[in-house]
Amino acid sequence: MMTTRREFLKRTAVAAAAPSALAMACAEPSVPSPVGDPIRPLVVSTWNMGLGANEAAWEVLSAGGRALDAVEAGVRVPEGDPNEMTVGLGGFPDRDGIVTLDACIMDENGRCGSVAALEGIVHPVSVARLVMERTPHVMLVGKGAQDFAVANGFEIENLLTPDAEAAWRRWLAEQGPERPPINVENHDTIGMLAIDQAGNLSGACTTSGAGMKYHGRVGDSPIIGAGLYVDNEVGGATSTGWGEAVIRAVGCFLVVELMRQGHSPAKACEMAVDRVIAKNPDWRDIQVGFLAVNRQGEVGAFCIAPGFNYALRTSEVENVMFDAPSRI
Ligand code: SD4
Repeated sequence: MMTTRREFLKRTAVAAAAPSALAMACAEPSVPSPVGDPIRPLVVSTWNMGLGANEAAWEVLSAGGRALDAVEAGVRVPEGDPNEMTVGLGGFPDRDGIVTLDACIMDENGRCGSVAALEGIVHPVSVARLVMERTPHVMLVGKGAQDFAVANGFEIENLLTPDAEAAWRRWLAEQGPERPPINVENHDTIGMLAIDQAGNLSGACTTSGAGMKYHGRVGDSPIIGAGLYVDNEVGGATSTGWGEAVIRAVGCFLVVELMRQGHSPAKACEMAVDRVIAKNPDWRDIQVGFLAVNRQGEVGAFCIAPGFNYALRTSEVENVMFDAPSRI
């Protein structure tokens, strides 16, 4: 059945809410019933940094490219931006002053690759992709991941920028909190989900992790099923926030399984947040947000505390920010 433009706009509920406002925060899109033509291509990603990342992904998608290539190209943008202090180059270091990066990627065939606690490489998502494509493994960590990257042509660089180092020194001097706040205050992890013109889904997630973490700490972001999960028959999900809480709930796998049971992406994200809340007595002190898309191109998100937002780009929606609804 063909979808009329009117139906399309009703289903996305986006263009009407924000006609031309790039980076304008809107209410959550209403959750339409999955009828009509699927929305494709589409890319959605976490936080304000998702705007620039979506543009890079959109170049791939609008040219008929593969969702896998789109998500890699997209998240490489914040990875390479020294001003994004929670992803890639310029990311906050751990408490020993060392920048360690986590990333993963997953394609429409359920193939996936991941790196964790990787030092000195600006684009961990691309290393994760090579783990997927050139090894029999899913995950490489630490020195092994770095050796693999170098063997595949990546250069080791200093990722600690003066600004990030200064933040770390301030934290040391002030004996900062064991768990610094993770929310809009420090614009976190980028998780991206894309559907290409062929209707295939892929996702990527990349981060410098929780700032001032213990050296060697790995969060949810590079863990398939926690920080990212994609099932081409159902949809995909990605997460941001306090990774330990997401890992305990295997959050993104849970979101995808809830969509498989028939829940909309928005409802699935809400139910997964409630699971996290139920399992973490300290939930009022943490942030966790989920972002999901189903095969139909419906997008939804939910988080514990206000502040989590995401950027959506489709052929009808010009890269607009949405605030995720929250439990608090
Ligand atoms: C982590 N989930 O390392 C990441 C950090 C993050 O929003 O996403 N914060 O726990």
